[in-house]
Amino acid sequence: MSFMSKALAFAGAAATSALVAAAAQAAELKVGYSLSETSHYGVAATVFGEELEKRTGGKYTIEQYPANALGGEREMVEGAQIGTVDVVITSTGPVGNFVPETLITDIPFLFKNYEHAHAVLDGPIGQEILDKFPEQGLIALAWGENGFRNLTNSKRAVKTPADAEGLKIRTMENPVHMEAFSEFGILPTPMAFPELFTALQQGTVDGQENPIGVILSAKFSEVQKHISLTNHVYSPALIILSPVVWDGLSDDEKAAFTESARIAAAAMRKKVREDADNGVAILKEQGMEVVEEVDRAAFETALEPLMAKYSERFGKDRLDAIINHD
Ligand code: EAX
Repeated sequence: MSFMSKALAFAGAAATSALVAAAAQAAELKVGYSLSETSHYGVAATVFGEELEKRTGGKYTIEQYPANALGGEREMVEGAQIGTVDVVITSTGPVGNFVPETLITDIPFLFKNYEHAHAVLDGPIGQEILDKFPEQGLIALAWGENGFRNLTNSKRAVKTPADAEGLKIRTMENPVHMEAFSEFGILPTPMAFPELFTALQQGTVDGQENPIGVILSAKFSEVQKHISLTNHVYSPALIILSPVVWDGLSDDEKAAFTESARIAAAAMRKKVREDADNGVAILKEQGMEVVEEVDRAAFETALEPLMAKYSERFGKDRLDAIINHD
């Protein structure tokens, strides 16, 4: 071997080992979410981190940024797009502004129960939606869960849409939710979640709606008197990864990320159910007045004109495929 080729071989080997070293270097991923560490999102983040570490031989670990530490959900999703946030666990609230195909899942009274939602989201319909994310510079690893949402307010017990009329209710920054709330006769006020506690405390809005686990985690019982078990809309969640991370992964690593997210999503769903089952009693202890006998049929009827519009906008076949799904 000539001196030159020896030198080149040496340089090549050095470059290769530098690459191997870089690849083997552990990476700590920033995981952001809007709730406390003890919430369903916290449970999911912990499980995701454990699984990922195990499945990548310790190469990938996570650091958690709970309670809006990296901003509201819209900001975190933007962060994932540009790579300043690695992983976001988020409701679908603001996601339709990035990937409009998710909006169909935000329609009130669409999913009958948890099993129905899981069957749709874990099947081809759900996968088709996840597959739309890369076009918008995002990777959706798995559907998670936020839960069925319930209405709270500081003014009065709400049983029917007529009771809710005129209340100023914070909604997520989600056009489908806002339209539906207008239809109930409510004044929808879109607002990012990090501003919500103070807005309720100061009376900027009369109420809000969220799953039991969120109401518990965000301590809304401190600033809200009434809760109606409206269960008016299923609120999915997503585990989103920045494409900046995804694009640097091997195929095996991609599989490890996806599998870890699926296991985390299952843990998230389990915690949502526990909170839904046990949380109402806790909210009562915290002094909330609970309306259990909500006239759901009246709320659903109020939405009929909007459902006709949604049928046009999202496609009747598509909507029926979800509604009639086992
Ligand atoms: O994802 O904004 C909301 O009301 C969400 O449900 C909350 O941030 C949990």
